[in-house]
Amino acid sequence: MIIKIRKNSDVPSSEITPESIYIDRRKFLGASAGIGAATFLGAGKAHAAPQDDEPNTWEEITSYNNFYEFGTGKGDPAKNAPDRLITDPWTVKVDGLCNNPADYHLEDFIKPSTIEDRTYRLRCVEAWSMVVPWRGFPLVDVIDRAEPTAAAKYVAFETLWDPEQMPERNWRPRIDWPYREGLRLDEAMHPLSLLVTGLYGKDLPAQNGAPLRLAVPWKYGFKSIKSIVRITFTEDQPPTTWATQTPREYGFYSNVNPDVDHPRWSQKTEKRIDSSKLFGSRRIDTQFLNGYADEVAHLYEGMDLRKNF
Ligand SMILES: Nc1nc2c(c(=O)[nH]1)N[C@H]1C(S)=C(S)[C@@H](COP(=O)(O)O)O[C@H]1N2
Ligand SMILES: [Mo]
Repeated sequence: MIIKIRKNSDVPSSEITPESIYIDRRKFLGASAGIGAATFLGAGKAHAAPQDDEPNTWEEITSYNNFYEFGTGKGDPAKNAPDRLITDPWTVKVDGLCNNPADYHLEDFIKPSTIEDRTYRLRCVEAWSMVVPWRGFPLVDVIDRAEPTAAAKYVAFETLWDPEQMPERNWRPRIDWPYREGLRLDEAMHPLSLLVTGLYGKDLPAQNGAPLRLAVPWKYGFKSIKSIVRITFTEDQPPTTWATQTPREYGFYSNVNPDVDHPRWSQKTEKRIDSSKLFGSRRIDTQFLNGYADEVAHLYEGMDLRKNF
């Protein structure tokens, strides 16, 4: 079955519940006043946006993490990564099907780009979410500089793997490290795809993937690979960590989609982390493509999103 790519504004009014994330434009424009960098939450668009997309606090964003190289508990990365992960010096290798392969010192890799602050929703495949004020620059900058050849169809990413720094504790079955991710070239070149260097205007903390990570806000969080050391242009779809580990449960595309459940849980709603609430979160509806459908749905036109999950 082809899932129709729908705009938020197409949602029939019968689906609009008090809890709903869909609100009308007038209401949203009123509600959005004062939220910085709101463009990338979808403001200014003639469609709806979720209620209450207040950025999460520094404390929430830096203490509740997934970074399995430093342990599988949500608190493990904050406990283990800052003292262990060495981020200076840092080298990023750009290679594969491109005219300008190179090994960059991080400073030289970042220097040509204009750094901006962008607030994005982050939706984990485990059905929790946050709103994060990232700092970074468009991935397309790096792709343009590398000049991929006509044969390049995908971009593969690798995280640092150093067992000395990364205890990988208590983790069975073992992952085939390094952590790997990938995007189709057109997804990677989309202006929303961000290479992240900071958070709340500060340097990126180790637990959030210092010194360089990806933020692809319309996809499940595991696509947003941390602590990147290698970017490779490929002709074939590159193997990615979770799709390799458990192909039945995690796909290459991993687009946020409330209509395609995980085999073991529903993806219709999510737990928005909110430490002001009694249980540390509140339940909200999940939006198709995490609310970025107007920007990116065209990338998937004609694709069966149940098959390409
Ligand atoms: N190298 C690496 N990158 C990773 C992960 C990981 O375990 N290792 N976890 C992913 C998952 S599942 C999520 S939800 C996000 C979490 O990012 P955050 O901790 O900054 O919120 O990082 C992603 N990037
Ligand atoms: Mo995740």
